[in-house]
Amino acid sequence: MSMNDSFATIWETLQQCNRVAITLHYTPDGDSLGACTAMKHILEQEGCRVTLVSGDTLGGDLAQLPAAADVDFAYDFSDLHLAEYDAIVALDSGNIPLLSAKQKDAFVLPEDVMVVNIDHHESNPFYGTYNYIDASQSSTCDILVACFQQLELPISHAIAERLFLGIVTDTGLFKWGCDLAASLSHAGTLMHLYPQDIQQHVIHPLFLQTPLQRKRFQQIVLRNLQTHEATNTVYSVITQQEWEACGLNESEARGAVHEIADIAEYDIAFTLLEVSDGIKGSLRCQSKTYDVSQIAEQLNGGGHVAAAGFRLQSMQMETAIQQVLDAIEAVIQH
Ligand SMILES: [Mn+2]
Repeated sequence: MSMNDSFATIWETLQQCNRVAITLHYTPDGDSLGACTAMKHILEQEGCRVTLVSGDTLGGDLAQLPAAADVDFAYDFSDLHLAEYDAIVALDSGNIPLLSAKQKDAFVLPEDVMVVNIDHHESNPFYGTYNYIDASQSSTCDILVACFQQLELPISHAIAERLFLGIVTDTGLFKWGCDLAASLSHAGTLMHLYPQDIQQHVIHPLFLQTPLQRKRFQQIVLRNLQTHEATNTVYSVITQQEWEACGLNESEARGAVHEIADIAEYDIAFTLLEVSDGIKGSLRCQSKTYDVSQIAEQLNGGGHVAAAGFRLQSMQMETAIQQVLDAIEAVIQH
């Protein structure tokens, strides 16, 4: 059984580093952006030089946030000479391929560099030299709040905004999450410190404004809706042409599943998104009647009870739909 290192051990180690490399994970979300940029700021407060890159672009809603300006999008993690760094900090990245948008499964970490792995994904195989994996937390930013609080590190407004971003996006504005009480408590602590900054730089742009192109995309997702009564499943398939025509990138289009996950009459929802190198699937079971991570695992993916994802090779869409329905059937009949 793999064991977590203590926050104190991890922090002592990081404090001795002069140069640290961090990357957003492939198809970055708000928790990835929030955790990586908060870690960058906290390390910089210690005088550490941090290189934070992303080989993948952010969705438009995240790209407009101040935190996005902390990231160098010109480099993929695999472009960096990682052996030259004192440490790599992997955040919100359940496996190593997620660290390189360019190389994905072909990406390997250099053997001689220290890796700090902090994450909340159950499936994380403790690939770091130092690890802190807590699947009971709703977001990686929840773990970082607990860590920074325990170590009594100074939380600037920039750090508070970034941590709040990860918590609020991974919980869907406190609608879901493994430990909502902890998330609300962490968010409350941050909000108490900098209410104006968080309201203005996170909540307003993310939750009180929707670009027209997003509304157009929602229209397509609902228009393409299908139901499968035998598995109590609702799904929508979106072609690359359809999501690109809305001016969205892959990360943004991935949010499609949120548009159908709340349909009351169905337990399970999934979307299949045609992407350049295959098909990206997202699964939801908001009632938690079934564990969708088990369904995703059958399709070589992974995730949480209520939310999971997978990636299929290029194939006929009808074949892909049947594979997913078969996987759902296999799990719900257990
Ligand atoms: Mn996360």
